[in-house]
Amino acid sequence: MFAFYVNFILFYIIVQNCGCEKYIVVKEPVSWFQALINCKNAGMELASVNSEEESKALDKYLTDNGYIYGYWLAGTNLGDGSYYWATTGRKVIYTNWLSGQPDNAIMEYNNKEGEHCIQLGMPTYSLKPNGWNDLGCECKLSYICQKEETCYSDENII
Ligand SMILES: [Ca+2]
Repeated sequence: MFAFYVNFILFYIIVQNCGCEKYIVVKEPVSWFQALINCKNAGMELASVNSEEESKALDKYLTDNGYIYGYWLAGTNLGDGSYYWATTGRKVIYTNWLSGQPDNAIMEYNNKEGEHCIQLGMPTYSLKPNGWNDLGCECKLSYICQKEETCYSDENII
């Protein structure tokens, strides 16, 4: 059993007409690549956000429980330059970028190779952090895994 299971929060969001999504927020910061692997190894997928409804429900949960330094989502433009959800292969259609993002910032921290993975929540950047930023994929962040499930009880449903 690895550390993944030690420090996480479990909750559910009912997405209209899409059943019930089970989410876990893993606080231990890891690179985007490791987050992708860890979610898969837990039988889940790194989270994608496909509608305003899903975005708002997720943001409400994270706001109520305190943002940390943001969370990895499954979006990346490391392929052909467009953003895709790496878990589903679908193009990122619904977006919730923070103002001025994505800026593909060329920084020392990312060896001047730019920013190619989607971070949800950026408290140091905005008083209203519940939007997206592009960030260097090697940065270490908490992350959110999700899995479509049947809802069995009202517990933890927001
Ligand atoms: Ca950025």
